[in-house]
Amino acid sequence: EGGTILGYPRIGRRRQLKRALEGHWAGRIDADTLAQAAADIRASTWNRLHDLGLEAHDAAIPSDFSYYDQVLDAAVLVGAIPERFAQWRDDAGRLSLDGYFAMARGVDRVAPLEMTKWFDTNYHYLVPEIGPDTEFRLSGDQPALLFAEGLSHGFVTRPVIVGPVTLLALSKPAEGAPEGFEPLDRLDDLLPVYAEVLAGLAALDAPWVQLDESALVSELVPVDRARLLVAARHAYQVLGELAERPQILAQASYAALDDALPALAETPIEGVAIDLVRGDVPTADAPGVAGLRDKLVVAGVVDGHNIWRADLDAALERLEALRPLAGRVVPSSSTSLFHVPHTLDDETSLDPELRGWLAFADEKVAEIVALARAYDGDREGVIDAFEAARAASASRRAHAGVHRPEVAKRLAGLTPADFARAPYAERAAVQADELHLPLLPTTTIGSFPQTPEIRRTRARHNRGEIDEATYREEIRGHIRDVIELQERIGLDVLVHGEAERNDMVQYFAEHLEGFAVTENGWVQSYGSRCTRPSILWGDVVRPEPFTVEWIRYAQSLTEKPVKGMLTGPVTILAWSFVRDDQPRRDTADQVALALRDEISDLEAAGIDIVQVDEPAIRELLPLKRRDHADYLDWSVSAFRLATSGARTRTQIHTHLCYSEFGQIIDAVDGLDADVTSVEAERSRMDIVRDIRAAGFARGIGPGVYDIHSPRVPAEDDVEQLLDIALDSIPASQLWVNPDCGLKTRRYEEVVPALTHMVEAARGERARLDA
Ligand code: THG
Ligand code: ZN
Repeated sequence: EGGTILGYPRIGRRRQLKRALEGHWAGRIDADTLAQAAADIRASTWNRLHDLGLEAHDAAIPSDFSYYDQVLDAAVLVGAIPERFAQWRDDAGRLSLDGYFAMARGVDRVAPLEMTKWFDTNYHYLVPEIGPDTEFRLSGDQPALLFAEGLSHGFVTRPVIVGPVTLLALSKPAEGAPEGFEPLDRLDDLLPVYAEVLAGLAALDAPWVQLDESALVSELVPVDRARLLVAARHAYQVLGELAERPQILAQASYAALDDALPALAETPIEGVAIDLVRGDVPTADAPGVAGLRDKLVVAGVVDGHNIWRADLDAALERLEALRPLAGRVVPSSSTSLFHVPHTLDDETSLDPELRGWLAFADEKVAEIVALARAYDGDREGVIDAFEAARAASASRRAHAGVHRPEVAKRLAGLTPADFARAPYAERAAVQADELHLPLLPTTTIGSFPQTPEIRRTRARHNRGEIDEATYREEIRGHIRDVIELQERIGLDVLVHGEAERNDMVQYFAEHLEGFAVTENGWVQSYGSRCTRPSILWGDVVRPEPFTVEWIRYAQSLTEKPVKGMLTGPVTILAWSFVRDDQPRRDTADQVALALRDEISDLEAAGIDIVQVDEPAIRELLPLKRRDHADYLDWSVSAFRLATSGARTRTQIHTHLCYSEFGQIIDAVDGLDADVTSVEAERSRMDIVRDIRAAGFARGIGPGVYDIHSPRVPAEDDVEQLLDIALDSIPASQLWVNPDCGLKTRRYEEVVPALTHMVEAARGERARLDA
């Protein structure tokens, strides 16, 4: 019995899919050329997986491609296509490729589907809109086409589709749906379409289909838990009883199934894939376990969501613990491997010792194959792989950079006073005296547009084409431009614009010890967009200040206060691959101490305002409620450790990106920042009521300019939003700022938008003063 994986990166080793997609959107390549690029990626993936040891003929290789997003694919497959995209459907209801991309990205006046985070990952999916009138009908054939394509290359693959319960649980009610309607109400209308899909696969003799039901592990989906479990049991009873279908493997990644195990295990499906990295092997008497006796259990013992080489001995132990409980056990990744880069083969400059500790997607497949052989009794045959894993883990434990006594000593010496500032009222009074800001102060979130000139400066520096002095002078020139522009527009608190930074985490990783960065370690974030997560492998030390030079220079150009800009500890963890050999709490505190030192150096350089961004604090919120208190405790503590060394007169700002503010408002309060900016424009300031309800008493800047859209708000638009905000928030607390950084926008939009924002603030100020 070979192993399997639940999915594989689809962007391509050289990001071929990204290039093809963006070329197609720009009109440079036609749909056939795009389709060929995608087919080439799939063929090389299947061949690669086979070369790495996955079986060609027993559905061990998944066919899980998507042009943009797997949730969008499932919605389109079943015809869950909102009315505003009807113009792209043919008589049979099929959506054109242009229509598919319109749902993903929007065009002109047609808004795309909303995008949100996929479980506790940095991947974003598109949120389907489902109402009482959504007409489900089979509107595509991608799973069958991919299966047939696999056959043409000699592979019997396993099609992967987001399952019906997860699809509905992750959808939102369509506009106009009656109060109390939930997409899950439509399960019985949806199941016949899934039945058709399964029948189509059966007609091609597909032996297996994988249905991703990861919503069952999450207590954060907006569906009553008991109702979700009833729905799952019902769905898999119905699908299981179908006469014409492949064998069904229901997948549950990102955490333990817990009370949802019986809902899958006690139905007539053939397989369940469980996450044994985030969850434990269930005990023999746990509810539902008896149902596994006659099933295939795909055992996710290799972490699909992180890049550390597996402890093969421990993984094998888990497989053995499962053996008596299951009909058959097949070793696997815990999640799809699309959360990790393709392969270490594409990294040429990683430190060799660190490299030995890592496994990207391809190396994980090799681990799974070795585990499968050992589990089947051939321990001798894979003795080298097990030996190498032991050696890697010993080398990691013994490495001097992993445990640095000076870091441990500093952490051990922390006292409660290191996590607390003077009371807010005292700070606010001192800061008002120092800063002399007007009522409704205006500011931006930090980044200004990354122009081609800025990118060229950084690229030439990276390639060694310009020397350090020339690079610094060019960056200073970009900073000068941004400061002059902000003075001209009349903003009150200025920023330096972040021309020196590529990604807000990578820049920090490049300047702190204990981190490594990759050359080609791209991971899909959404659509064609990728990030290269840094690797946080050791104890964190800041060898020297790394933002002070730029901020000090920016401050030297203006009388207005310039904000120092830092990324917070939780976000640095969320967007990196983080060491798994100590609690995240300790790692976060180490990062916090480095930031604390940076803040102190910024203060010494004459900076009075420092912003510490935590856009990812909601993203890491655990999927299980029992884990929330602990998470909120360490995440809030780390932020406070980073910021509580600041003087009373230093105004600490923070920025959070998304609008699900209500869910974590107590934590935001706990951060104890003097000023918090949040996204609000797209929800027409809904959030200000949550803010008032929570009794939030410090500075707050609900965004009044939606930077995710090219649209330039008029002065009047901003004024209306400010009026809504002022209905709930006292003027003395309110700040005026955009929703998020301006990095992805163009100056043609940013200049008029900020001008209107400043004019609107001045207008309100005049009225309030009168
Ligand atoms: N950095 C990191 N993670 C993130 C964000 C980030 N996760 C959440 C959110 N922001 C995701 N948004 C984006 C937006 C744009 C891009 C990636 C994620 C993007 N990437 C470039 C691309 O794909 O072409 C590559 C950027 C690079 O050179 O590093 O545009 O800000 N870590
Ligand atoms: Zn933001």
